[in-house]
Amino acid sequence: PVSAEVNTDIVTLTRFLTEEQAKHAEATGDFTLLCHALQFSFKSIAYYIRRATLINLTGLAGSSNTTGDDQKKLDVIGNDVFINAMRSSGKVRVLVSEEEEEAIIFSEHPNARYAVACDPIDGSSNLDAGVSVGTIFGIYKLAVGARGTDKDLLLPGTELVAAGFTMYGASAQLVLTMKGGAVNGFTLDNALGEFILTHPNLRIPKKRAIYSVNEGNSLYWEDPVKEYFNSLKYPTEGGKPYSARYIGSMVADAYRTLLYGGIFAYPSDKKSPKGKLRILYECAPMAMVMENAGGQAVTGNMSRMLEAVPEHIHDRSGIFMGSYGEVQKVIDIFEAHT
Ligand code: AHM
Ligand code: MG
Repeated sequence: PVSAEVNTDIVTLTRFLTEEQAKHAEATGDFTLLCHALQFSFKSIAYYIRRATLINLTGLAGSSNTTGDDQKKLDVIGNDVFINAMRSSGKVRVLVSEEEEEAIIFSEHPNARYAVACDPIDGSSNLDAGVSVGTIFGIYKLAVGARGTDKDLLLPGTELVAAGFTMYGASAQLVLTMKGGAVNGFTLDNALGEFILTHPNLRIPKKRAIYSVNEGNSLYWEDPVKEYFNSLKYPTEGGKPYSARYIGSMVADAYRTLLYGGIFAYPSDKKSPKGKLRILYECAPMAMVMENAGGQAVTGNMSRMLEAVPEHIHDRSGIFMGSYGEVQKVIDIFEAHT
């Protein structure tokens, strides 16, 4: 029968959110509306990335962001799309973006109860080559009596109510997790304009012989880091060396790691003692996804990534994350060094 070939009962992100909300009697629907605004920003960014080469959106914008990175035109557009979506949701009080030095305070919504941290287009050095990039986001609920400042986000990732990312690859893939919940993956159906639940309850494999790191930094690595990666490449007798995979877009490297297993690392080193990646909108959301999928994520000191508290909204950290067993090997090597 035709009906057996066509799934007429698909779970869209909208349906998923409605069903989640129904599980929580106390829910007001604010979080659901915030997520609707989020998904709109992902769809828009996906659309602009797809069309970038055609509508003159490749290349530099001629400006630089807070940290002196040259901004790509798409960095600027992605950031604007994201800010407007968050503002118009009416549910966000404070927004931190990688592209904005200061936190953005939506004082027109004094009763909004959420704070959001995001990297609107992460991995933008890959954009002009058409390689996957992504948006990373973390959502915090403001404490009762919060004044609505950047200080409201100086929290450990354990306080996140939800986090995830969207990868703009061959298709747009949205990965979403909520506090204490499962990790779910959605694929954007361009024709329907809907994210469809395609990867329910994602679990990261316990181990896999793949490592993902910018090996060009190895000159600057500390000894335990060198020892760890050498142990993967030159295993003891009879062992098979690991495969290397590095896209240079955290979202794409993390998504592959989530699906296939292995380890992704951006260690702190002698050149960047604090690491490269940002705690609030790169490390913590990814750590929450990894942990909720059964993996681990630790800082450069091997402490739990989700417990790192930034002192400033743009603070950085070293990170090792991925399969439980693979991350455990790094922890063990570091421990042997202390
Ligand atoms: P960005 O936020 O400026 O795009 O930088 C973050 C990106 C990550 O996506 C990726 O993991 C890392 O930088 C790659 O850095 P490198 O080129 O040093 O290997
Ligand atoms: Mg980034």
